[in-house]
Amino acid sequence: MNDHVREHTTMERASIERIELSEQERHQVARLATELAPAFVGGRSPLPTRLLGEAAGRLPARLVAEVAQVRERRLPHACVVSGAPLLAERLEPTPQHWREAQTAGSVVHACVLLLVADLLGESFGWASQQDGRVVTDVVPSPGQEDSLVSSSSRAELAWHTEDAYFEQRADFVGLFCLRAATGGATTVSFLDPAQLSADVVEVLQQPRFLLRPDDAHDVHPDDLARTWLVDPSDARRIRVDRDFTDAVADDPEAARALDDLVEVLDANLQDLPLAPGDIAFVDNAVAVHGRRSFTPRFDGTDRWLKRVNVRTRA
Ligand SMILES: O=C(O)CCC(=O)C(=O)O
Ligand SMILES: [Fe+2]
Repeated sequence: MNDHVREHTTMERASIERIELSEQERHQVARLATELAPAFVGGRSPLPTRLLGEAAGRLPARLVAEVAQVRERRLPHACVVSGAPLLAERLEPTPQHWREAQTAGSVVHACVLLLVADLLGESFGWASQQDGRVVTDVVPSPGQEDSLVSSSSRAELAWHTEDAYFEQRADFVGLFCLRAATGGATTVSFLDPAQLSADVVEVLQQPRFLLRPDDAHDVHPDDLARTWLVDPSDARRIRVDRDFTDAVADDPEAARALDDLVEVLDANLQDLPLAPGDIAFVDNAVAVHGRRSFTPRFDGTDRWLKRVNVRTRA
């Protein structure tokens, strides 16, 4: 630790809220998702909004209430809903590319994710990512093992704010685990501002940094706007990507502050392993997330997540 990073705080634990569905609640969610599935068309507007809203209104009351707490209080760094319905017998072998991942057997799971995510806000996609799909897929792809995007496997996916470059980025990222892998845990980290000295926090709150769009987006800007990495109005809120963030040129003080921030986020990084049936919602303002490395098999048994970006309703 260098002296800008306070010594007494080597590692802080993220606060993770857990919501465990009972068998009865799981059946209730499964019924609603099965009802919705025939209307699922995928792509940019996967389900009629009204239909989704009506079905979400019939989700188990306890789940609705507990997710509402997360949405309104924004206290945990992440919330994991476990015991979500997993119709494993209907699920095809894990595809080797997101393009092939909108399979018939995965549709009901996409509906489960959209339903539960609807309690937090509106799910959306990016025109520049996975053809604009709202429900995207995270699967390891051959040739991408060491890349910097979520189709990687052997290389760790470094912590990041989801779509940090974009002003319209998600408030929450939803990750529904359909298949897990040995290793390959999702990771989360966060900044407790008390872990940095006040002057470093102040530098991080100034527009002395550049964020590049990550490789998952087909976006190649000529100019990058200068931005803060720590929100000037709330130092718990961060916007940073380990692989795609720089200090502006000729600003050694900003470069040092970035190093300090990276050091704290590295120190606080912890596993959030997801089992099949777990849906993690990571608060994209106060937490960064990533994934540990794992060995892909490319035999249909690989790790598979369905993912949505969620924007809370005003
Ligand atoms: O694979 C994971 O657990 C997380 C991947 C990720 O960061 C993402 O899909 O946004
Ligand atoms: Fe991500």
